[in-house]
Amino acid sequence: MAGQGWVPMLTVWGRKTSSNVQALMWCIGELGLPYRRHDAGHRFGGTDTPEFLAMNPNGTVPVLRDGGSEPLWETGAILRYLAGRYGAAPFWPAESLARAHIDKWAEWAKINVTLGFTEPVFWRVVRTAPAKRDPAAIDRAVAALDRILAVAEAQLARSAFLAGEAFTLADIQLGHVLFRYFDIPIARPDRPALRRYYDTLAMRPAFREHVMVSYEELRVLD
Ligand SMILES: N[C@@H](CCC(=O)N[C@@H](CS)C(=O)NCC(=O)O)C(=O)O
Repeated sequence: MAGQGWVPMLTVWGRKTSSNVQALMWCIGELGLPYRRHDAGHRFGGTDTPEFLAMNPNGTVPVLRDGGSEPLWETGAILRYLAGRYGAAPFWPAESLARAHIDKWAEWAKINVTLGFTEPVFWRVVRTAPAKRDPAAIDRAVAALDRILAVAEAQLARSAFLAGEAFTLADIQLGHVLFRYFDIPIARPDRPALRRYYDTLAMRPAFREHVMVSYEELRVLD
């Protein structure tokens, strides 16, 4: 049992440039939790070793251990764990229905916006050599993403944050891709509520530290 003065120590495996690691680190920052982070994945490697695969058989980042806990993977599950263990209302309410309302938007953002942006758009624009880029495929992916972002736009025109008037876990799942969305050279239809929302997130210290991170090391040049 933890004695007085015991401080929980989170250990994260994952490189700063991973969008999923960014979501996790942003959440850790918002909750003000102590952590140590080991670079892993992409140029750092280390995700195909027996030791890493024993923690996460998928060989992906992030992985989290809380003190001596079993390793956790799947960013959505990790975020919910941290929010439940260390968070409180309104970020992650204990009451089931209030929490499900936030979770509904978090899940929506993860499976629609994140998955509609990262590989279909970001990879095609930044992680594909210029000569190999497919402008028509990029246009189609941006248009498909915008049909999803129209839902966020309508919601954010009604409320300050994705799940209402308070900053919640749902904002982590939507917001962590918006730095890249607004930064890369793609056609962006006018979405004033989304832009206002992004500008608000960009004032949060934890967002600036963990999400507004250069992605230059991911760029594929040829
Ligand atoms: N569904 C997983 C996806 C994890 C994932 O695909 N992570 C990427 C980084 S965002 C990864 O490990 N890429 C390989 C690498 O970095 O070497 C999650 O949400 O955590």
